[in-house]
Amino acid sequence: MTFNKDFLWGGAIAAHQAEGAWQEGGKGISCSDVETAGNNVTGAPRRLTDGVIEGEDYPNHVGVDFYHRYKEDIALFAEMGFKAFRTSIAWTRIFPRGDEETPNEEGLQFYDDLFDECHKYGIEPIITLSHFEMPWTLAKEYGGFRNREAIDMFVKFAKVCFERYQHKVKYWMTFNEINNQADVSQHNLIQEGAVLLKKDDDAEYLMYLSAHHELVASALAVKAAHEINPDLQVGCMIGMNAVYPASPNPTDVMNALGAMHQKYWYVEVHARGHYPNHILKKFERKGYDFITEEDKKILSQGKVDYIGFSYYMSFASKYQGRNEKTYDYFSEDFVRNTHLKASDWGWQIDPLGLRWCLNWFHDRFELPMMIVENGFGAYDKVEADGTIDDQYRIDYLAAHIEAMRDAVDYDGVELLGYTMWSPIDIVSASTGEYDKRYGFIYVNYNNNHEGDFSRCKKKSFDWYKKVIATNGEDLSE
Ligand code: P53
Repeated sequence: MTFNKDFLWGGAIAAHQAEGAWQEGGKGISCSDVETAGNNVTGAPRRLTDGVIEGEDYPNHVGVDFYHRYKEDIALFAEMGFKAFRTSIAWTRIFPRGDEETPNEEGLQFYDDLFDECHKYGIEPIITLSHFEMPWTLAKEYGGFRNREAIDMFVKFAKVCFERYQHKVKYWMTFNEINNQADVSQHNLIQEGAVLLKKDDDAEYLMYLSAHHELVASALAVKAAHEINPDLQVGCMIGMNAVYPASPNPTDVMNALGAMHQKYWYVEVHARGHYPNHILKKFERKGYDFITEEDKKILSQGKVDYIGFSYYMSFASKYQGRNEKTYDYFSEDFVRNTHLKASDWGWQIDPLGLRWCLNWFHDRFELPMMIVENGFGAYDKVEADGTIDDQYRIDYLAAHIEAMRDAVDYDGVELLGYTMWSPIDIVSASTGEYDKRYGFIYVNYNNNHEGDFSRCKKKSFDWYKKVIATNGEDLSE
């Protein structure tokens, strides 16, 4: 047997993509509540509006109504044999604006009930504190993580959660895919540090500044968790994609290394407690001097207990001459990898890349790891008899689980669990669509806002049930 019997098999979602009920239970407006729906077919991107504007389409306001239906959904997860369920706590249910002195009891109670429901079936909740969200007030009035005050607000939120749920939740993560912002675009700054860009802002500077504040906040949270209860395990959460050189040409090899440096220095800080030299050199060149002596001390005292990461795809990087000497990464450098097929959203399918990533982390940090997201977004078709044959999803997951098994069997990486994304259809983060589906459980609702949110099982439901029942040994249909 590759995995021991307490391996955390399960699934992962996030509050803002599933819960809906955006104004219930005293919840404040979150950044994700002002993000419109995009569309893969028309190519329309998600937009951020200045507050909630009437007539705009905000899918996260309703999600898939998990707030009201979680009991039914968790019962279905239990039927598949889940040992773990990863979700996030909506910051705005606990601190609606972010700057309040005391938390909102109704919000706290909601998560107490949710975690109790999980434990009823022996399912371990795994919790992300900030999954692409923060209170809109904190972003709009304070400038989000460009402002140091956001550190204290996050730590206050984290401490309230650790204290309240310490006997119900053991595994925590601070910021979801904290490194997504490496690609400096407005959308990513909003998702991560919730930095709202003004006309003449220097996006790159603000990215590094706000990421630094998030890393300090994360380290303070790790330290606080251990003081509150030494049993708590706090990890980081990295959006991981292998970056391969597009060819054996040394400039392409160096370009891929440069991209890895720039996309993954965040995990160095989380896991080693200090910045890697290539980033310090960059800050020196650019004259960024926001790291204080006190910050350095905090980072060294708040190293994460484990590495959580998501894995969906890999990239191939081609040197195009724009980044001579620095080999800094430009998303335009990423070219199609002709050895791989891609999803309808252009995400390249690469199971072996998952094994590569597990090794990359293990070689550097020798920390336990958790694959907290891995899944296949696709258009699903409901047949006339109501069945849904999502064989492509089974194929994707089986190949990735096999690669992860090999990483344990042959490479000896230490793995705590696997929570696939997402056991039930939810709103897509990047495009805001309902039609990009990941679930074993189908949700009857689509991009045109048609449907009644009823749930039904896809073909993959029974397949995953068997995978868990055999502890990952039997991946066949
Ligand atoms: P969607 C970009 C690239 C890879 C993963 O993504 C990403 C993103 C950001 O959107 O996000 C993670 O829904 C994220 C989840 C998200 C999931 O991947 O865009 O942590 O919130 O839903 C899948 O297909």
